[in-house]
Amino acid sequence: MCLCLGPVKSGKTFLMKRLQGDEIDNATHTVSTNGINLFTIKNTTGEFDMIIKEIGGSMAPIWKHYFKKTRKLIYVIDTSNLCQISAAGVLLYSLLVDPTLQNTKIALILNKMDLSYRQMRNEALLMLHYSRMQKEATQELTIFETSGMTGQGIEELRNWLFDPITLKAAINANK
Ligand SMILES: Nc1nc2c(ncn2[C@@H]2O[C@H](COP(=O)(O)OP(=O)(O)OP(=O)(O)O)[C@@H](O)[C@H]2O)c(=O)[nH]1
Ligand SMILES: [Mg+2]
Repeated sequence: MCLCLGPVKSGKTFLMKRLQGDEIDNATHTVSTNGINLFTIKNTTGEFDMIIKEIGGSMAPIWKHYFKKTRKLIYVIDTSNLCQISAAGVLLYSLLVDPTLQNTKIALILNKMDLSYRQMRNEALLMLHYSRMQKEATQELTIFETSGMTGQGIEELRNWLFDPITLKAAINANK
Protein backbone atom coordinates (compact mmCIF):
# COMPACT_ATOMS: atom_id res chain seq x y z
CA MET A 1 0.00 0.00 0.00
CA CYS A 2 1.13 3.56 -0.65
CA LEU A 3 0.31 6.56 1.56
CA CYS A 4 0.46 10.26 0.74
CA LEU A 5 0.92 12.49 3.78
CA GLY A 6 2.04 16.03 4.51
CA PRO A 7 0.82 19.21 6.19
CA VAL A 8 -2.46 20.94 5.32
CA LYS A 9 -2.40 22.67 1.90
CA SER A 10 1.02 21.30 0.93
CA GLY A 11 -0.54 20.24 -2.39
CA LYS A 12 -1.14 16.49 -1.91
CA THR A 13 -4.55 16.31 -3.61
CA PHE A 14 -3.37 18.46 -6.51
CA LEU A 15 -0.25 16.34 -7.01
CA MET A 16 -2.17 13.05 -6.82
CA LYS A 17 -4.74 14.32 -9.35
CA ARG A 18 -1.87 15.19 -11.68
CA LEU A 19 -0.27 11.76 -11.16
CA GLN A 20 -3.63 10.09 -11.78
CA GLY A 21 -3.87 11.92 -15.12
CA ASP A 22 -6.77 14.26 -14.28
CA GLU A 23 -7.15 17.40 -16.38
CA ILE A 24 -5.50 20.32 -14.54
CA ASP A 25 -5.84 23.94 -15.60
CA ASN A 26 -6.04 27.38 -13.99
CA ALA A 27 -9.64 26.74 -12.99
CA THR A 28 -8.83 23.50 -11.14
CA HIS A 29 -9.27 23.81 -7.43
CA THR A 30 -9.19 21.41 -4.54
CA VAL A 31 -10.99 21.28 -1.23
CA SER A 32 -9.14 20.42 1.95
CA THR A 33 -9.21 16.67 2.53
CA ASN A 34 -11.11 16.02 5.74
CA GLY A 35 -10.69 12.27 5.60
CA ILE A 36 -9.14 10.07 2.93
CA ASN A 37 -8.87 10.35 -0.85
CA LEU A 38 -8.07 7.30 -2.98
CA PHE A 39 -6.20 7.75 -6.28
CA THR A 40 -5.54 5.13 -8.94
CA ILE A 41 -2.17 5.62 -10.60
CA LYS A 42 -1.12 3.84 -13.79
CA ASN A 43 2.47 3.03 -14.76
CA THR A 44 3.86 4.45 -18.01
CA THR A 45 2.68 1.49 -20.11
CA GLY A 46 -0.75 1.43 -18.44
CA GLU A 47 -0.24 -2.22 -17.38
CA PHE A 48 -0.31 -1.79 -13.61
CA ASP A 49 -2.45 0.25 -11.26
CA MET A 50 -1.40 1.43 -7.84
CA ILE A 51 -3.79 2.79 -5.24
CA ILE A 52 -2.53 5.75 -3.24
CA LYS A 53 -4.30 6.79 -0.09
CA GLU A 54 -4.07 10.52 0.68
CA ILE A 55 -4.88 11.40 4.27
CA GLY A 56 -5.62 15.08 4.94
CA GLY A 57 -3.09 17.16 6.84
CA SER A 58 -5.80 18.03 9.36
CA MET A 59 -5.80 14.34 10.31
CA ALA A 60 -2.08 14.26 11.26
CA PRO A 61 -2.82 13.26 14.88
CA ILE A 62 -4.41 10.01 13.62
CA TRP A 63 -2.17 9.27 10.58
CA LYS A 64 -0.50 6.51 12.58
CA HIS A 65 -3.63 4.36 12.45
CA TYR A 66 -3.03 3.92 8.70
CA PHE A 67 0.66 2.96 8.75
CA LYS A 68 0.29 -0.84 8.70
CA LYS A 69 1.61 -2.51 5.50
CA THR A 70 2.78 0.80 4.02
CA ARG A 71 5.49 -0.05 1.46
CA LYS A 72 5.85 3.46 0.12
CA LEU A 73 5.19 6.86 1.63
CA ILE A 74 4.97 10.10 -0.33
CA TYR A 75 5.58 13.01 2.04
CA VAL A 76 4.63 16.36 0.51
CA ILE A 77 6.06 19.70 1.66
CA ASP A 78 5.04 23.14 0.36
CA THR A 79 8.53 24.46 -0.32
CA SER A 80 7.21 27.97 -0.99
CA ASN A 81 5.81 28.24 2.53
CA LEU A 82 8.93 28.85 4.63
CA CYS A 83 6.83 29.27 7.80
CA GLN A 84 5.55 25.71 7.45
CA ILE A 85 8.76 23.84 6.56
CA SER A 86 10.16 23.39 10.09
CA ALA A 87 6.80 22.10 11.33
CA ALA A 88 6.66 19.78 8.31
CA GLY A 89 10.11 18.50 9.27
CA VAL A 90 9.06 17.77 12.86
CA LEU A 91 6.05 15.82 11.57
CA LEU A 92 8.31 13.90 9.18
CA TYR A 93 10.70 12.99 12.03
CA SER A 94 7.77 11.49 13.94
CA LEU A 95 7.06 9.26 10.92
CA LEU A 96 10.70 8.23 10.54
CA VAL A 97 10.91 6.94 14.10
CA ASP A 98 7.61 5.06 13.97
CA PRO A 99 8.32 1.32 14.34
CA THR A 100 5.66 0.42 11.74
CA LEU A 101 7.41 2.46 9.05
CA GLN A 102 10.97 1.18 9.44
CA ASN A 103 10.97 -0.69 6.09
CA THR A 104 8.98 1.89 4.16
CA LYS A 105 10.56 3.70 1.21
CA ILE A 106 9.97 7.44 1.47
CA ALA A 107 9.67 10.05 -1.28
CA LEU A 108 10.32 13.50 0.14
CA ILE A 109 8.43 15.87 -2.15
CA LEU A 110 9.59 19.49 -2.40
CA ASN A 111 6.35 20.69 -3.94
CA LYS A 112 5.07 23.93 -5.53
CA MET A 113 8.40 24.41 -7.33
CA ASP A 114 6.57 26.63 -9.85
CA LEU A 115 6.70 29.28 -7.11
CA SER A 116 10.40 28.70 -6.61
CA TYR A 117 13.40 30.99 -6.50
CA ARG A 118 17.00 29.89 -6.96
CA GLN A 119 17.90 28.82 -3.43
CA MET A 120 14.52 27.34 -2.51
CA ARG A 121 15.59 23.68 -2.63
CA ASN A 122 18.72 24.28 -0.52
CA GLU A 123 16.92 26.44 2.02
CA ALA A 124 14.15 23.89 2.41
CA LEU A 125 16.66 21.05 2.95
CA LEU A 126 18.56 23.14 5.50
CA MET A 127 15.35 23.93 7.41
CA LEU A 128 14.47 20.23 7.40
CA HIS A 129 17.98 19.33 8.73
CA TYR A 130 18.03 16.93 5.82
CA SER A 131 21.66 15.79 6.04
CA ARG A 132 21.15 14.76 9.68
CA MET A 133 17.78 13.20 8.85
CA GLN A 134 19.37 11.11 6.09
CA LYS A 135 22.09 9.84 8.45
CA GLU A 136 19.68 8.91 11.23
CA ALA A 137 16.80 7.48 9.20
CA THR A 138 16.66 3.72 8.63
CA GLN A 139 14.43 4.27 5.60
CA GLU A 140 15.56 4.96 2.05
CA LEU A 141 14.78 8.64 1.36
CA THR A 142 14.50 10.05 -2.17
CA ILE A 143 13.98 13.75 -2.90
CA PHE A 144 11.75 14.96 -5.73
CA GLU A 145 11.17 18.54 -6.83
CA THR A 146 7.61 18.76 -8.12
CA SER A 147 4.73 21.01 -9.06
CA GLY A 148 1.15 19.83 -9.33
CA MET A 149 0.54 23.03 -11.26
CA THR A 150 3.09 22.52 -14.06
CA GLY A 151 3.59 18.75 -13.85
CA GLN A 152 7.31 19.10 -12.97
CA GLY A 153 8.75 15.91 -11.44
CA ILE A 154 5.59 13.85 -12.00
CA GLU A 155 7.17 11.25 -14.27
CA GLU A 156 10.16 10.82 -11.95
CA LEU A 157 7.72 10.21 -9.09
CA ARG A 158 5.80 7.68 -11.22
CA ASN A 159 9.05 5.82 -11.99
CA TRP A 160 9.85 5.70 -8.27
CA LEU A 161 6.38 4.31 -7.50
CA PHE A 162 6.69 1.59 -10.14
CA ASP A 163 10.34 0.64 -9.82
CA PRO A 164 10.83 -3.05 -10.75
CA ILE A 165 11.98 -4.13 -7.25
CA THR A 166 8.76 -2.85 -5.66
CA LEU A 167 6.60 -4.46 -8.32
CA LYS A 168 8.35 -7.80 -7.84
CA ALA A 169 7.86 -7.60 -4.05
CA ALA A 170 4.17 -6.73 -4.51
CA ILE A 171 3.63 -9.64 -6.91
CA ASN A 172 5.39 -12.07 -4.54
CA ALA A 173 3.32 -10.81 -1.61
CA ASN A 174 0.13 -11.60 -3.54
CA LYS A 175 1.21 -15.14 -4.45
N1 LIG B 1 1.36 27.29 -7.21
C1 LIG B 1 1.00 26.07 -6.84
N2 LIG B 1 -0.10 25.88 -6.06
C2 LIG B 1 -0.43 24.64 -5.72
C3 LIG B 1 0.34 23.50 -6.12
N3 LIG B 1 -0.23 22.39 -5.59
C4 LIG B 1 -1.32 22.80 -4.91
N4 LIG B 1 -1.45 24.15 -4.98
C5 LIG B 1 -2.51 24.95 -4.33
O1 LIG B 1 -2.40 24.74 -2.93
C6 LIG B 1 -3.70 24.61 -2.32
C7 LIG B 1 -3.80 23.35 -1.51
O2 LIG B 1 -3.67 22.22 -2.35
P1 LIG B 1 -4.23 20.78 -1.95
O3 LIG B 1 -3.74 19.84 -2.99
O4 LIG B 1 -5.68 20.82 -1.68
O5 LIG B 1 -3.46 20.55 -0.56
P2 LIG B 1 -3.50 19.25 0.38
O6 LIG B 1 -2.09 18.97 0.78
O7 LIG B 1 -4.25 18.15 -0.28
O8 LIG B 1 -4.28 19.80 1.67
P3 LIG B 1 -5.14 18.94 2.76
O9 LIG B 1 -6.01 17.99 2.01
O10 LIG B 1 -5.91 19.98 3.51
O11 LIG B 1 -4.17 18.24 3.67
C8 LIG B 1 -4.72 24.69 -3.47
O12 LIG B 1 -5.26 26.00 -3.47
C9 LIG B 1 -3.91 24.47 -4.72
O13 LIG B 1 -4.41 25.22 -5.79
C10 LIG B 1 1.51 23.73 -6.94
O14 LIG B 1 2.26 22.83 -7.33
N5 LIG B 1 1.78 25.04 -7.25
MG1 LIG C 1 -5.96 17.08 0.17
